[in-house]
Amino acid sequence: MTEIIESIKKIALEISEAIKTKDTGKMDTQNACGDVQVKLDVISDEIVEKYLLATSSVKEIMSEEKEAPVKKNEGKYLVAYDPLDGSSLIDVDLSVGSIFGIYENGYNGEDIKAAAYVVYGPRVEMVVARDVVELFRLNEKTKEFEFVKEIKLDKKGKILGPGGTQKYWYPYHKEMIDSLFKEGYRLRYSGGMVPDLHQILLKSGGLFAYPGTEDKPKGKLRKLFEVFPFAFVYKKAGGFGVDGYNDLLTLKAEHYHDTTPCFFGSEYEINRVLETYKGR
Ligand code: AHM
Ligand code: MG
Repeated sequence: MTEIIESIKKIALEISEAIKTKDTGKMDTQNACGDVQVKLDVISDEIVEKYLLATSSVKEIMSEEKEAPVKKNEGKYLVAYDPLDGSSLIDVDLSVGSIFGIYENGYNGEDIKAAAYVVYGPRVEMVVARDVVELFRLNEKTKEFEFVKEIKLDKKGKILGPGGTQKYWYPYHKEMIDSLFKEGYRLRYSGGMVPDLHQILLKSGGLFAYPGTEDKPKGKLRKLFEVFPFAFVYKKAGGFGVDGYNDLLTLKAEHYHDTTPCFFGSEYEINRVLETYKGR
């Protein structure tokens, strides 16, 4: 596992350099999910693949940008990753990230053993969740990631990131979001789940919601590359990740690019979600 985390540090350094120096334009092609790719999606995917395939404890890798896994004849862990999450924000210079889920035996929620993500913001930060959740920051002079602190969520936060197209929200979802705002929650939504969820973690709590909607009942965010890794991070930080009814980590992945409604947050807000969705 340590070897994989060390590889992720090298990946983070190289992707961070690519973001600063390479073309931020779009590709003519789409990825396996049908999303328009930017050139940096493809470059980042190649960087991750290069390092993870050279990591002996990795048995298989599966990318959000690929249709099927790349398998090796050695190793123990399956790594599912989104090389450049939020890449549609690249051309407006907002923060983006990389997400890694480290699995054993399969890609269901129960198979995830560790997770990590990298935020490419004004500074490069990396969060690693194993037994505990640790924050590291890149020292630009030494090119080393330095430990900053352990991350723990409070029981209740103050910020709210409500995703999905509001026009298609279910009425009960809208009522819940409106009532949280009436309670005093403040809006924090950039359109990049890595910085948005990172902010909630570091500000000690709140709610990020990407619900199922009338047009997309299964939501947008993908289980393997986005939802399970963050559900693991939040759980280890003392928070929760649910699909409205159940712990996200009890869900199965029906296919590699399977999506699910998802809510991440601290105890108070997640209880509000469970009460709202109960019986719906
Ligand atoms: P991507 O993997 O294609 O970048 O899409 C994932 C991103 C998340 O980072 C973010 O939370 C979500 O899509 C934003 O979606 P929306 O534009 O619908 O708010
Ligand atoms: Mg993504």
